[in-house]
Amino acid sequence: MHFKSVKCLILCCLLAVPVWLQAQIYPGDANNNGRVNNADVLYIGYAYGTVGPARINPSGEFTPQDAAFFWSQSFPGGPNYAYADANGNGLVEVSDLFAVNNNYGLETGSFFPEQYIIGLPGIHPALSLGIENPAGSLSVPQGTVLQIPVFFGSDQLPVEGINGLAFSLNYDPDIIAGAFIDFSGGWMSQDNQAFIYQRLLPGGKLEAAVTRFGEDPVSGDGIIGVLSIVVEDNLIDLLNGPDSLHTVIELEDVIGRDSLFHVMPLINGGINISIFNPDKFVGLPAGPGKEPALNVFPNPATGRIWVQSSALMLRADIFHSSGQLYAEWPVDRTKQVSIDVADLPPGVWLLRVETPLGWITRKLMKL
Ligand SMILES: [Ca+2]
Ligand SMILES: [Ca+2]
Repeated sequence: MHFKSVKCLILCCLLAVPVWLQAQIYPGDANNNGRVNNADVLYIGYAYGTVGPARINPSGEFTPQDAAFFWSQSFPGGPNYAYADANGNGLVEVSDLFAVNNNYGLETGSFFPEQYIIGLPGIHPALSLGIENPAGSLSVPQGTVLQIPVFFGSDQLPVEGINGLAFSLNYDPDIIAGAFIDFSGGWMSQDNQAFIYQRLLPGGKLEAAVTRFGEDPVSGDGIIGVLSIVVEDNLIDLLNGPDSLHTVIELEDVIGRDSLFHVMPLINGGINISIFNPDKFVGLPAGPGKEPALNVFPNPATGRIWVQSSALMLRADIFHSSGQLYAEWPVDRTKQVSIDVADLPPGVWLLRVETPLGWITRKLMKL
């Protein structure tokens, strides 16, 4: 027999006969690092659709379960695909993603944090909150709910070929009562070929993951979601003076996995938020009748803002938070206008728009 044929025969035998796997699997801990969290979603997402030997008497319970055999694939530098089959039925599918939710936060006793690579500014793309990028359409912040775009990549530094993204948001739970990210319409998931997961944890933490189904990387830049945060009501009551209260939302543990499931170098940044007393802004002229809808985005803003109204706009003015006029723009009877506020000093401003139905005022935060 030719040498190559012998080699082929051995290889075929190796592929055909499953290799004994001396390991125990905890359902949901797909990366086998000792804790079930959002990082595991990326593993199950990447292995989505693959098949392998099923476990004997499988269960989704978070108990150590003997895995009889290796699957034919392993994650780069990581465990065998058998760990991604949370429910042990021999197929990586949606049920395995749900197992992460069922067992979220559970630990096996020894936890090794997932590795990530901090990129270089100006070279690697960034995951950031509230930085302007003229893409997509956002809702207006109203009352005590603030909506902040989540940007991933920019025109200059787009994201090339990402298969999954996991990250954490940290915030002060005494100031911010809740947080939620709407990923619909974001460039990683707008084709509905992605699985989205987020989990609110006690102590001011939101852990999120977006993964493609299988090896299906996407490239893009701009908004991947819109973060809604709820500012505590009783906090507003406490803000009686002219000073604003400042708080920070931080991005942490940002892990991007590329088309080969390698970790991507990424930049991450948080956002500073000023919370102020809305009663301070009374006294501006208000119009009669029912107030038209008015959207301002992005808000907070850095450069150009877009203003949309349900009524025709006649003019738009920017006031200091004290109520003093700072700048005015004539608007040509349109329902949408873009205004360059790059030269506006950082701080909290008031944008007042005149319509035939009256004046509408919105708070505008300039970063
Ligand atoms: Ca894990
Ligand atoms: Ca499964």
